[in-house]
Amino acid sequence: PLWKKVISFHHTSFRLQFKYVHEERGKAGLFTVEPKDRQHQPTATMVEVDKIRKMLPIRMISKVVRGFGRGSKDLGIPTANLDRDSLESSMPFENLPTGIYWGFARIGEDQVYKAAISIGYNPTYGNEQKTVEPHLIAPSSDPRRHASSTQETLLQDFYDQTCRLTVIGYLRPELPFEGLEKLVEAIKSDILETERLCDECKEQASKEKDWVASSSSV
Ligand code: ADP
Ligand code: RBF
Ligand code: MG
Repeated sequence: PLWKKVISFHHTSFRLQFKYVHEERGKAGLFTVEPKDRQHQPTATMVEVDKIRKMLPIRMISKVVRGFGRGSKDLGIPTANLDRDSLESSMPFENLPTGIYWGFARIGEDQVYKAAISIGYNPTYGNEQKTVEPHLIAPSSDPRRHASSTQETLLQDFYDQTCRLTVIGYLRPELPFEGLEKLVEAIKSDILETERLCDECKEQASKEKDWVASSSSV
Protein backbone atom coordinates (compact mmCIF):
# COMPACT_ATOMS: atom_id res chain seq x y z
CA PRO A 1 0.00 0.00 0.00
CA LEU A 2 0.97 3.60 -0.56
CA TRP A 3 0.32 4.63 3.00
CA LYS A 4 1.22 2.82 6.16
CA LYS A 5 -0.58 4.31 9.11
CA VAL A 6 -3.56 6.58 8.89
CA ILE A 7 -3.25 9.50 11.29
CA SER A 8 -6.65 10.98 10.59
CA PHE A 9 -9.21 11.01 7.85
CA HIS A 10 -12.12 13.06 6.72
CA HIS A 11 -14.89 11.91 4.46
CA THR A 12 -18.04 13.06 2.80
CA SER A 13 -20.16 10.66 0.76
CA PHE A 14 -18.08 11.30 -2.34
CA ARG A 15 -14.63 12.12 -1.10
CA LEU A 16 -12.27 10.46 1.32
CA GLN A 17 -9.29 12.40 2.58
CA PHE A 18 -6.53 10.62 4.46
CA LYS A 19 -3.60 12.05 6.32
CA TYR A 20 -1.07 9.28 5.98
CA VAL A 21 2.53 8.30 6.52
CA HIS A 22 4.24 7.49 3.26
CA GLU A 23 5.61 3.97 3.31
CA GLU A 24 9.00 4.77 1.75
CA ARG A 25 9.67 8.31 2.84
CA GLY A 26 8.10 8.07 6.29
CA LYS A 27 6.56 11.48 5.72
CA ALA A 28 3.04 12.56 6.61
CA GLY A 29 0.86 13.82 3.80
CA LEU A 30 -2.71 14.44 2.80
CA PHE A 31 -4.33 12.14 0.28
CA THR A 32 -7.69 12.66 -1.34
CA VAL A 33 -9.50 9.77 -2.97
CA GLU A 34 -12.32 10.30 -5.40
CA PRO A 35 -14.33 7.12 -6.06
CA LYS A 36 -14.03 7.65 -9.81
CA ASP A 37 -10.32 8.41 -9.71
CA ARG A 38 -8.72 5.09 -10.59
CA GLN A 39 -5.16 6.39 -10.62
CA HIS A 40 -5.01 7.23 -6.95
CA GLN A 41 -6.46 4.24 -5.20
CA PRO A 42 -4.50 3.46 -2.05
CA THR A 43 -6.16 0.10 -1.43
CA ALA A 44 -8.21 -2.49 -3.23
CA THR A 45 -11.04 -1.55 -0.88
CA MET A 46 -11.27 1.87 -2.46
CA VAL A 47 -11.56 0.48 -5.95
CA GLU A 48 -14.44 -1.63 -4.80
CA VAL A 49 -16.61 0.96 -3.09
CA ASP A 50 -19.04 1.12 -5.99
CA LYS A 51 -19.12 -2.65 -6.19
CA ILE A 52 -19.77 -3.00 -2.45
CA ARG A 53 -22.67 -0.54 -2.54
CA LYS A 54 -24.36 -2.75 -5.14
CA MET A 55 -24.16 -5.80 -2.82
CA LEU A 56 -26.06 -4.05 -0.01
CA PRO A 57 -28.13 -4.64 2.01
CA ILE A 58 -26.65 -7.84 3.45
CA ARG A 59 -28.70 -9.72 6.07
CA MET A 60 -27.26 -12.04 8.70
CA ILE A 61 -28.47 -14.25 11.53
CA SER A 62 -25.86 -15.68 13.87
CA LYS A 63 -24.88 -16.48 17.45
CA VAL A 64 -22.81 -13.95 19.40
CA VAL A 65 -19.41 -15.37 20.35
CA ARG A 66 -16.43 -14.19 22.41
CA GLY A 67 -13.69 -12.25 20.66
CA PHE A 68 -10.52 -10.89 22.25
CA GLY A 69 -12.52 -8.73 24.69
CA ARG A 70 -10.77 -5.60 23.40
CA GLY A 71 -13.83 -3.66 22.27
CA SER A 72 -14.99 -2.82 25.78
CA LYS A 73 -11.62 -2.85 27.52
CA ASP A 74 -9.32 -1.11 25.01
CA LEU A 75 -11.80 1.10 23.22
CA GLY A 76 -14.88 1.48 25.45
CA ILE A 77 -16.90 0.38 22.43
CA PRO A 78 -18.21 -3.20 22.77
CA THR A 79 -18.96 -5.12 19.58
CA ALA A 80 -21.06 -8.28 19.34
CA ASN A 81 -18.85 -10.66 17.36
CA LEU A 82 -20.83 -12.99 15.11
CA ASP A 83 -20.02 -16.68 14.87
CA ARG A 84 -18.98 -17.59 11.36
CA ASP A 85 -19.89 -21.26 11.85
CA SER A 86 -23.52 -20.62 12.75
CA LEU A 87 -23.89 -17.66 10.38
CA GLU A 88 -26.82 -17.56 7.98
CA SER A 89 -26.29 -14.78 5.51
CA SER A 90 -27.63 -13.47 2.23
CA MET A 91 -23.97 -13.72 1.06
CA PRO A 92 -21.28 -16.35 1.88
CA PHE A 93 -18.98 -15.31 4.76
CA GLU A 94 -15.84 -15.43 2.57
CA ASN A 95 -17.35 -12.95 0.13
CA LEU A 96 -18.44 -10.37 2.71
CA PRO A 97 -16.63 -7.18 1.69
CA THR A 98 -14.47 -5.65 4.45
CA GLY A 99 -15.31 -2.16 5.62
CA ILE A 100 -17.23 -0.07 8.13
CA TYR A 101 -21.00 0.07 7.65
CA TRP A 102 -24.28 1.27 9.16
CA GLY A 103 -27.41 -0.77 9.71
CA PHE A 104 -29.70 -2.27 12.36
CA ALA A 105 -29.36 -5.17 14.80
CA ARG A 106 -31.41 -7.07 17.35
CA ILE A 107 -30.36 -9.58 20.03
CA GLY A 108 -32.80 -12.29 21.06
CA GLU A 109 -36.24 -10.77 21.64
CA ASP A 110 -34.92 -7.30 22.49
CA GLN A 111 -35.73 -4.14 20.52
CA VAL A 112 -34.10 -3.15 17.20
CA TYR A 113 -31.01 -0.96 17.65
CA LYS A 114 -29.07 1.19 15.20
CA ALA A 115 -25.69 -0.41 14.62
CA ALA A 116 -22.24 0.71 13.49
CA ILE A 117 -20.66 -2.39 11.98
CA SER A 118 -17.09 -3.50 11.33
CA ILE A 119 -16.42 -6.31 8.84
CA GLY A 120 -12.80 -7.32 8.43
CA TYR A 121 -9.42 -7.80 10.04
CA ASN A 122 -9.15 -4.84 12.46
CA PRO A 123 -5.91 -3.65 10.78
CA THR A 124 -4.97 -1.54 13.81
CA TYR A 125 -4.56 -4.87 15.62
CA GLY A 126 -3.78 -7.09 12.62
CA ASN A 127 -6.26 -9.94 13.24
CA GLU A 128 -5.79 -13.08 11.17
CA GLN A 129 -9.48 -13.98 11.05
CA LYS A 130 -12.16 -11.87 9.49
CA THR A 131 -14.85 -10.78 11.95
CA VAL A 132 -18.33 -9.27 11.67
CA GLU A 133 -18.93 -7.00 14.69
CA PRO A 134 -21.89 -4.68 15.21
CA HIS A 135 -21.82 -2.07 17.98
CA LEU A 136 -25.43 -1.53 19.12
CA ILE A 137 -26.34 2.10 19.70
CA ALA A 138 -28.91 3.12 22.32
CA PRO A 139 -30.77 6.43 21.83
CA SER A 140 -29.00 9.43 23.36
CA SER A 141 -31.71 9.77 26.02
CA ASP A 142 -31.01 6.21 27.25
CA PRO A 143 -28.62 6.19 30.26
CA ARG A 144 -26.99 3.02 28.89
CA ARG A 145 -25.78 5.20 26.02
CA HIS A 146 -23.35 6.94 28.39
CA ALA A 147 -22.33 3.89 30.37
CA SER A 148 -19.12 2.82 28.60
CA SER A 149 -15.71 4.29 29.45
CA THR A 150 -15.96 6.46 26.31
CA GLN A 151 -19.62 7.47 26.88
CA GLU A 152 -20.93 4.98 24.34
CA THR A 153 -23.57 2.27 24.66
CA LEU A 154 -22.96 -0.47 27.18
CA LEU A 155 -25.77 -3.06 27.35
CA GLN A 156 -25.76 -6.36 29.25
CA ASP A 157 -23.69 -9.31 28.00
CA PHE A 158 -25.45 -11.41 25.38
CA TYR A 159 -22.97 -14.12 24.46
CA ASP A 160 -24.61 -17.22 22.85
CA GLN A 161 -27.77 -15.30 22.01
CA THR A 162 -28.96 -14.89 18.42
CA CYS A 163 -28.20 -11.67 16.58
CA ARG A 164 -30.17 -10.50 13.54
CA LEU A 165 -28.19 -7.93 11.59
CA THR A 166 -28.73 -5.96 8.41
CA VAL A 167 -25.85 -4.11 6.80
CA ILE A 168 -27.39 -1.24 4.84
CA GLY A 169 -24.74 1.30 3.90
CA TYR A 170 -20.98 1.61 3.42
CA LEU A 171 -19.20 4.25 5.48
CA ARG A 172 -15.47 3.78 4.84
CA PRO A 173 -12.70 1.19 4.51
CA GLU A 174 -11.25 -0.26 7.70
CA LEU A 175 -7.98 1.51 8.41
CA PRO A 176 -4.74 0.89 10.33
CA PHE A 177 -4.84 3.73 12.84
CA GLU A 178 -1.78 5.14 14.56
CA GLY A 179 -2.85 4.56 18.14
CA LEU A 180 -6.09 3.63 19.88
CA GLU A 181 -7.11 7.24 20.48
CA LYS A 182 -7.36 7.82 16.72
CA LEU A 183 -9.29 4.59 16.29
CA VAL A 184 -11.77 5.56 19.04
CA GLU A 185 -12.19 9.02 17.51
CA ALA A 186 -12.97 7.46 14.11
CA ILE A 187 -15.46 4.97 15.59
CA LYS A 188 -17.23 7.74 17.52
CA SER A 189 -17.64 9.63 14.28
CA ASP A 190 -18.94 6.43 12.59
CA ILE A 191 -21.52 6.14 15.40
CA LEU A 192 -22.77 9.70 14.80
CA GLU A 193 -22.85 9.11 11.05
CA THR A 194 -24.76 5.85 11.60
CA GLU A 195 -27.40 7.60 13.70
CA ARG A 196 -27.80 10.32 11.10
CA LEU A 197 -28.11 7.88 8.20
CA CYS A 198 -30.52 5.56 10.07
CA ASP A 199 -32.83 8.56 10.60
CA GLU A 200 -32.30 10.13 7.20
CA CYS A 201 -32.52 7.19 4.81
CA LYS A 202 -36.03 6.32 5.99
CA GLU A 203 -37.26 4.46 2.93
CA GLN A 204 -34.16 2.32 2.57
CA ALA A 205 -33.97 1.72 6.29
CA SER A 206 -37.58 0.83 7.08
CA LYS A 207 -37.77 -2.38 5.05
CA GLU A 208 -34.53 -3.62 6.60
CA LYS A 209 -35.59 -2.55 10.08
CA ASP A 210 -38.82 -4.53 9.60
CA TRP A 211 -36.80 -7.58 8.60
CA VAL A 212 -34.64 -7.29 11.73
CA ALA A 213 -37.79 -7.04 13.88
CA SER A 214 -39.34 -10.10 12.15
CA SER A 215 -38.44 -13.76 12.46
CA SER A 216 -38.09 -14.32 8.70
CA SER A 217 -34.98 -16.02 7.35
CA VAL A 218 -32.28 -14.07 5.48
P1 ADP B 1 -15.59 -9.50 22.41
O1 ADP B 1 -14.18 -9.33 21.95
O2 ADP B 1 -15.80 -10.77 23.16
O3 ADP B 1 -16.57 -9.28 21.30
P2 ADP B 1 -16.19 -6.86 23.40
O4 ADP B 1 -15.31 -6.12 24.34
O5 ADP B 1 -16.25 -6.42 21.97
O6 ADP B 1 -15.81 -8.36 23.52
O7 ADP B 1 -17.63 -6.83 24.03
C1 ADP B 1 -18.71 -7.36 23.30
C2 ADP B 1 -19.78 -7.98 24.17
O8 ADP B 1 -20.30 -7.00 25.07
C3 ADP B 1 -20.96 -8.42 23.33
O9 ADP B 1 -20.80 -9.74 22.87
C4 ADP B 1 -22.12 -8.28 24.29
O10 ADP B 1 -22.24 -9.45 25.05
C5 ADP B 1 -21.71 -7.12 25.17
N1 ADP B 1 -22.27 -5.79 24.79
C6 ADP B 1 -22.69 -4.88 25.71
N2 ADP B 1 -23.12 -3.77 25.12
C7 ADP B 1 -22.97 -3.91 23.79
C8 ADP B 1 -23.24 -3.06 22.66
N3 ADP B 1 -23.75 -1.84 22.82
N4 ADP B 1 -22.98 -3.55 21.43
C9 ADP B 1 -22.47 -4.78 21.28
N5 ADP B 1 -22.18 -5.61 22.29
C10 ADP B 1 -22.42 -5.21 23.56
N1 RBF C 1 -10.64 -1.56 13.63
C1 RBF C 1 -9.59 -1.12 12.91
O1 RBF C 1 -8.51 -1.63 13.03
N2 RBF C 1 -9.73 -0.09 12.01
C2 RBF C 1 -10.90 0.55 11.82
O2 RBF C 1 -10.96 1.47 10.99
C3 RBF C 1 -12.02 0.13 12.61
N3 RBF C 1 -13.21 0.76 12.50
C4 RBF C 1 -14.27 0.35 13.26
C5 RBF C 1 -15.50 1.01 13.16
C6 RBF C 1 -16.59 0.60 13.91
C7 RBF C 1 -17.90 1.34 13.79
C8 RBF C 1 -16.45 -0.49 14.82
C9 RBF C 1 -17.61 -0.93 15.65
C10 RBF C 1 -15.25 -1.15 14.93
C11 RBF C 1 -14.14 -0.75 14.16
N4 RBF C 1 -12.91 -1.40 14.25
C12 RBF C 1 -11.85 -0.97 13.50
C13 RBF C 1 -12.81 -2.67 14.98
C14 RBF C 1 -12.20 -2.60 16.36
O3 RBF C 1 -10.80 -2.64 16.25
C15 RBF C 1 -12.71 -3.84 17.11
O4 RBF C 1 -14.10 -3.74 17.25
C16 RBF C 1 -12.07 -4.00 18.46
O5 RBF C 1 -10.71 -4.28 18.31
C17 RBF C 1 -12.74 -5.10 19.27
O6 RBF C 1 -12.72 -6.32 18.58
MG1 MG D 1 -16.36 -7.55 20.01
